Amino acid sequence: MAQFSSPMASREFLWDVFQRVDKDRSGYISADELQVALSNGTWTPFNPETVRLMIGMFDKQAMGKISFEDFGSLWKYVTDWQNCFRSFDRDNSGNIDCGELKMALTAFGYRLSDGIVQLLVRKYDRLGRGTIFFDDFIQCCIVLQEERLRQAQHLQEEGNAANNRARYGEWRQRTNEVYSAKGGSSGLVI
Ligand SMILES: [Ca+2]
Repeated sequence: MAQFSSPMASREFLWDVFQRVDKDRSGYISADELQVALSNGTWTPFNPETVRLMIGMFDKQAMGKISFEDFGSLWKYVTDWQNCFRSFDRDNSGNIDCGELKMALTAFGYRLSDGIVQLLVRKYDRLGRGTIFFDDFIQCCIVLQEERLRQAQHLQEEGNAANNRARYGEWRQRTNEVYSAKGGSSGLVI
């Protein structure tokens, strides 16, 4: 994602946007307010699941809403995704088709077959048009990223468990050797 990174907007600019999005002037941006403020390029509402995922990512105080302090990072995140989406929407159709999604995911380091990419398009194509819009593209990428993290963690845990087993085996063998050397019983039961 680094290549899509945008500069941080000025505080004045962010404050202006924040106030316009914070319709009820509560000093926070709720999921509903954020959903209304975001556009997926169609007249349909922005994917509520993507909104929920984004709030969860930037809501530092875990209140389910975004304070002005958190807003800058959220704004940058959305802008970076916008740059990313536009760069992979090669034909400027405003949505991502199978070929474009495959290119995007390959650039992110995934090695997925055409069948899997087609499956992903079907899964995240909320409007049933055979393509993915901005909001669904973000959801698809976040879910894949989370899945990759989960798998990496799982592998690491398995690796740790294997290491622990190996270390335990070594330790046990050494203990037995010590006991044997002392001529005592090596029937140490653990
Ligand atoms: Ca396109």
